[in-house]
Amino acid sequence: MQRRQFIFKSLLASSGLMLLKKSAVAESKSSDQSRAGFPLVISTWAPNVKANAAAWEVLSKGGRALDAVEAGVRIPEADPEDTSVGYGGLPDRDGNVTLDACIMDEKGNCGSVMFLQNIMHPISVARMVMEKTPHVILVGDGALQFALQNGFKQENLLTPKSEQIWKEWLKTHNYNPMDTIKYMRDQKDEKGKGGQGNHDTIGMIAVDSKGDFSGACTTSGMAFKLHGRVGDSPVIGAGLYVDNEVGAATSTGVGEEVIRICGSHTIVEAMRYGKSPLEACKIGVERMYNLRKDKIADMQIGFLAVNKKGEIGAFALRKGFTYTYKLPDGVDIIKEADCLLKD
Ligand code: SD4
Repeated sequence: MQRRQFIFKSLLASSGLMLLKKSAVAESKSSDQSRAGFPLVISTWAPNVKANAAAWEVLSKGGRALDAVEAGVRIPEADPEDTSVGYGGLPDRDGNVTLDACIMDEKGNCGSVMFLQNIMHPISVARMVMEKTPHVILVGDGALQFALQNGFKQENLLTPKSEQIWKEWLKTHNYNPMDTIKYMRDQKDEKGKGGQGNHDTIGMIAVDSKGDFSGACTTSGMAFKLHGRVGDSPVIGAGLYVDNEVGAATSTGVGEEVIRICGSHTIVEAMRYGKSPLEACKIGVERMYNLRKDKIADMQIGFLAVNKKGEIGAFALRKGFTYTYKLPDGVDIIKEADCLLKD
């Protein structure tokens, strides 16, 4: 079996995606300029084929891209097996699950919550910030109070599985968040340094049948981080950016690096000035690498982008970044992005 095929077979098996064999097609081509036509939904990481299905429910009935991305990312938010998003997310070093999310529509409306605790669907709170307040961002206790006042339920999001992983980490990593990158690197034998086992954050872009774009990004962030740490995912322009005239981009991976280069905005701007989605994602990764070189050699960072023609592109720092989208007939495609560091 060729190595690339093997990666996909193992990836499908480990994601439980073998069940989707009839409708899901795993391909090894690393870029796809050809997928054009709307509606469209695309997400970071292979397991998010399930999130795309929920978004597709909305899109295939002529619904709005904004409703599609919210419905889509709520799937991993409620999934206790996804240890990078919402319920079941790995906690910070003190054992608190703290969530970050943002959403953006075709008119430049956007909403974000950062460092939110005990609310299962931060994306829906972010949408409410966008639609019911004059603000863009609410953080921490303020975001929690706002959520509770608007009917969200307070609940414990730390599952026994995630608590167990955190307790193991405490035993071996000296309560040191600097070890998080090392912790991710240590997972390499099982899933590959840049594979979904260490990540899973969902960034989703949808385009509805009118050709309008929206995006959503939601995460529990970097595992075992310092209490209060916020990554790129809820930062408009870093973890997500939508410009209805140009396209949209989203990111996954070590957020500090994405924030440094305003990642998603950088990619949308590259598309504005004529680059394809793939070229634009590559520009983002190269800029990050040129800035930081060896400091980020062990990290994973991946970008996804869609342009106004419906062309898509993805590029990552290292191997293992998968993404998934639907063909116009609803068939799921899963691919691994091309990357800068091939080793
Ligand atoms: C963060 N970007 O908080 C997120 C984490 C992530 O795949 O995407 N992991 O930095």
